[in-house]
Amino acid sequence: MNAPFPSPTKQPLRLLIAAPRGFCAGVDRAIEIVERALDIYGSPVYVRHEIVHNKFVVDSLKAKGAVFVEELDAVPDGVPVIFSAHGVPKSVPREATERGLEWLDATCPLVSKVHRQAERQIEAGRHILFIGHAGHPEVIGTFGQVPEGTMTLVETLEDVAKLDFGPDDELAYLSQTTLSVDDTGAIIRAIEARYPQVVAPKAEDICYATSNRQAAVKQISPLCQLVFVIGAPNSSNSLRLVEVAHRAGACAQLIQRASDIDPVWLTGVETVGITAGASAPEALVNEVVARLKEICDVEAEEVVTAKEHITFKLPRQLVR
Ligand code: 0JX
Ligand code: SF4
Repeated sequence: MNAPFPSPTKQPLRLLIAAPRGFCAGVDRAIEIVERALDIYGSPVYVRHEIVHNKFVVDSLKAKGAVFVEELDAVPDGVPVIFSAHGVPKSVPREATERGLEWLDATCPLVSKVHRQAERQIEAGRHILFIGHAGHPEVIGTFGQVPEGTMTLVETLEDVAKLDFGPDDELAYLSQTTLSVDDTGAIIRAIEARYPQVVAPKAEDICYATSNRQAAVKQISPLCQLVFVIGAPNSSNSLRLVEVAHRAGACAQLIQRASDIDPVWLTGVETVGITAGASAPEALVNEVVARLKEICDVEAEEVVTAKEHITFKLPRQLVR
């Protein structure tokens, strides 16, 4: 009898899985708000904008009866509506109330904290320099907390150089919660160098989850040839993780699902890193690890750089 063919040996691959990664407290809360609202009110429950920027999460909630729309105009009368984790301009809850809609706010409390700081700076007579990315829903929401013309968007160091305020102008700065810690630090230093009178926020606006995920991926990236960031192309915090991994010396690839992985990418690669944006579920991390195990002979290790214990309360209407 002929000897069986030896099974082809798989390429060995070391996997470094960053921790913390994935869901933050604001995302847990936002998803729970939609799920509880569906339990309490029944389907359909409308959600203005993706509750968090992840297709897998949105599709799972759609399957349970949530309907996602971009504007309040698309919400029929008589059904409850939820505002996404990224926050909304003040005009949105106002209009919902005027229409008699039942609404729930899934804005992350850390985004709401920036909203309140913006209001306070305006009350104190200061113009706000807001560091963020144009067109992002969180930026639109924060601009919508203050009167038009009282806040200026700063995206880059070049934007700081172009500001035309004087030494006597009362200024404050605030930022989006999901920015690059390093880039934002450089922008803040440039603002403070030009305007020493500028008032800083009481505490950092970039949230704990954003900075912890960046620190974790920064630690593993120099050890990896390739880092997979699981997240969506419209997820600000996920895109920042790709930049951090890339700058720390790895080739970095944003993927939404395991099926995005092209095995050719792994040719000659000895160590792969994995992280996930704050809106990417752990199920997708497990799916990616399982796919890599199909392709390679994987030795996986979790690299923990911080522990997170933060949780946020649900809105009163949903606590039974
Ligand atoms: O695009 P973002 O990173 O602001 O949002 P995403 O990916 O939905 O993450 C969770 C919500 C974050 C709000 O601050
Ligand atoms: Fe809140 Fe930060 Fe999560 Fe955004 S990334 S939802 S600000 S905890």
